[in-house]
Amino acid sequence: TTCSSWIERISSLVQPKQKTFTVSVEGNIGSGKTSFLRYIQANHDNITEVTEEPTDRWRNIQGHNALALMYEDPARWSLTFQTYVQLTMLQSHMAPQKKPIKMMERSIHSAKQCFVENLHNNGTMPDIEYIVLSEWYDYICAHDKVDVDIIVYLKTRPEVVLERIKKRHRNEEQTIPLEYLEQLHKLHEDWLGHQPNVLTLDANCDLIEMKTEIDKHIKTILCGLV
Ligand code: TTP
Ligand code: MG
Repeated sequence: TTCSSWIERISSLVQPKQKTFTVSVEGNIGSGKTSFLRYIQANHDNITEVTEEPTDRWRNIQGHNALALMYEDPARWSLTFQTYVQLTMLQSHMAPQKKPIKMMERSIHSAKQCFVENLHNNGTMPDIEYIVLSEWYDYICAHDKVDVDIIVYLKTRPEVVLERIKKRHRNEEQTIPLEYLEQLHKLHEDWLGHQPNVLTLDANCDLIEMKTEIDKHIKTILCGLV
């Protein structure tokens, strides 16, 4: 779609007098969400605020590294980990907004629709744990303001993100197999493929090319405010 038709579509999705927006950046592990957000913040700090990268919180819960525990023994620790992810995402969604556009790395929705679904699908998370998390998620969605106006989907090939994960070398993630990234990729595709408010960007390229791609779509990404 062209930029102008995008703006039309977005205008029809948002309230006429809407002055604040939430944009979430989604995509597989290592798809470049943090780099994307850093680039936007460096260039559009006047109208955007970026919520902190939640991964840092998951690695240090009062001294406990929940991310490491989850990868070491997923059957034991996934519920703990995903419960905490859901809490930190809810906190980001609910945080008071001072600038017109709140930009989030992920959302409560991808944590549930991609990661929790995957853990349940591949037999790591038993039904009862999945049901408890799902009831929490449904309750939150029904009662709190966790909706997102625009989703930027950084679409990648699983082979590409595996290389990046190896290169950036976050200790906890070094055992992630390609198969896991393929499962997550498919869930991102299933979830984002049918939504009207998704801007999909090819994120297989390097950062320099990515910046050109972002500049090309900046009006859409920033909800028509530039
Ligand atoms: P991501 O949320 O994908 O963040 P990232 O920093 O790896 O992405 P990018 O490179 O695009 O900036 O994943 C962070 C880690 O947390 C990763 O190891 C996957 C894990 N994770 C889960 O296990 N469950 C979840 O619900 C989420 C959101 C992440
Ligand atoms: Mg990141």
